[in-house]
Amino acid sequence: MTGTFGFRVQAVDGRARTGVIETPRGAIRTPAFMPVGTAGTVKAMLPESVRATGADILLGNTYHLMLRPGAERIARLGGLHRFMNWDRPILTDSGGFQVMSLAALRKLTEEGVRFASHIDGSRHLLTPERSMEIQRLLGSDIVMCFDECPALPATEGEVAASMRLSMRWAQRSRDAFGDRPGHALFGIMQGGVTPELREESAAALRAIGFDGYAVGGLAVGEGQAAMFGVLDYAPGFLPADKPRYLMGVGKPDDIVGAVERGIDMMDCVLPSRSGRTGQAWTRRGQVNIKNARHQDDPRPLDEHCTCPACRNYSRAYLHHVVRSGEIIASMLLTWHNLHYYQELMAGLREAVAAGRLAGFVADFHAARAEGDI
Ligand code: PRF
Ligand code: ZN
Repeated sequence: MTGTFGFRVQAVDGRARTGVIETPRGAIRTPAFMPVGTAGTVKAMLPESVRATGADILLGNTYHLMLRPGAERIARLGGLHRFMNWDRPILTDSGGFQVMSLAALRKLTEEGVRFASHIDGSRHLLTPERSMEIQRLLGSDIVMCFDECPALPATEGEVAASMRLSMRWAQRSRDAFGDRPGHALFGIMQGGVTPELREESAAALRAIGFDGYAVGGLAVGEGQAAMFGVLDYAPGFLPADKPRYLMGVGKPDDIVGAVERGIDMMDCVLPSRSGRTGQAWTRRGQVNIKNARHQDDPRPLDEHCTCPACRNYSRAYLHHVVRSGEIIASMLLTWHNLHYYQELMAGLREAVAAGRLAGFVADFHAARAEGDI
């Protein structure tokens, strides 16, 4: 792949920024929300439908794809973009986080992590070097360092030791990644909720040098107040001229709070996963379409939403297909949720560009306070 990777901040409002990440596969408007396509698909959506919601980039997972169908197989078939029919940018997570949450018989050492697959029990070793190789075989545009996210609750000593291991792995990731024009490598800050550890982690990553910097180790059970507490200072430890990515976040109000605090990119399974369980996200908050109050309701989920679920179907129909376990229920609610998330990101970008983020955030909270319809 030719071309270069770059980030341009176009406007700031308080600590929030809006801009563009340029990649050879297209531009990513920031703040950006990345739908999760774990296993080579954003579940229940065609790639062109995901694009129609406004997504510029998807997230894929090293862990799932190495186990099934295998990174070498995807490489032989022309890479992940061709395999899943998405030609725009893909960011891949590095695998360590998923090993710790999904795999069995995990054994963590300085070298990496040994584990048994959650699919068939087969044994694997994931190291910084192998993670970089897998992400290269997939053809990922934005490659994530191999890191460890400590399981909470953990003592400060455990968080410190884990963070320092992740920083040694960050150096090994950087060395193994090498020089790949047009492809980016992002470092991942760890350090739990301790400012000194976050600062030490950021300094270690800055000394190595990355194309972007993630804030890892949050949204792991600490609660929104503690997460915002870290985001009040942690982004400030990272270079202002590089993208900042908050991993695995979040609910719409988490996203708004993170953008206010200087985050440029986020990903979360929430809009797609909750779409498959009958949960919808709207300007007025969360709606459980399975609830009996919707069964005779001819109105759309959100009269202001332009997604196919809201343009063409009633709440009563959505209620019926969710209750009946019909496949179209997952399709329509996932589409709506991803559309809502992308509209929220577009609103945030426009507000930052116009210097009216505070007003946008006040309106966001006021609409939610009113509640559903
Ligand atoms: N590290 C990696 N992936 C992640 C996380 C992390 O800390 C998180 C934490 N919210 C989600 N996904 N590599
Ligand atoms: Zn809709």
